[in-house]
Amino acid sequence: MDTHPFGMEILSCENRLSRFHTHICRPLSALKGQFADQAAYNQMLRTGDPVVYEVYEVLRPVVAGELPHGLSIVHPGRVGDEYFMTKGHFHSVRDTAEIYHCLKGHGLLLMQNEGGEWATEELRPGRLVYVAPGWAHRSINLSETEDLVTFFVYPGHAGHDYEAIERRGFLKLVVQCDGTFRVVDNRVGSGVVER
Ligand code: S6P
Ligand code: ZN
Repeated sequence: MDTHPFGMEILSCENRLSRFHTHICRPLSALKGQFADQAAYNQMLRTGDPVVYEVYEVLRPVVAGELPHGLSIVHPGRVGDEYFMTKGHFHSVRDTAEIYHCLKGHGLLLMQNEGGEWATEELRPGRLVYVAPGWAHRSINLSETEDLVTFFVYPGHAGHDYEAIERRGFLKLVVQCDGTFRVVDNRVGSGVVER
């Protein structure tokens, strides 16, 4: 991999970077078990498999001094009352942070740590969120019409641990209620109901 400095453009109109290594598209079918309303999830899949989010990433060598970075685009939509969102993950090396900078749209970063604490931070253009070390994170698009576009950067040795979230879900769900969003308990995550 090139070890020289480089520059790039964030192509806002196209929601992509002028240079990147990977472009991941996550369709609804890749989020099996993540949305609380399984009937709504299955019903939606019967009529298609929309792309829920996309990620353009500039990869870097897997070492602590590097900074992989990219663009995350969560499309608008809902499964039942729950907004479209990313899978969410811990970093495999827990002691690693991440920064998200919102470029477009309106969303939430939902976070939780292994001690059972949770937090949300709103994402609006110009707003930056610092995901502290040890906090799992998921981006959620609160808009009915607009993409949520964020720029992220994290340490090269962080790695991604999806398993804990896939197994238990987040402690909280973010749902649409009376025209606004609410953060509610995830009864599945608390172990009351098996997913
Ligand atoms: C990487 C960073 C983002 C996410 C992206 C998709 O540490 O947090 O690049 O990978 O927002 O989310 P997820 O949970 O599917 O990786
Ligand atoms: Zn991350």
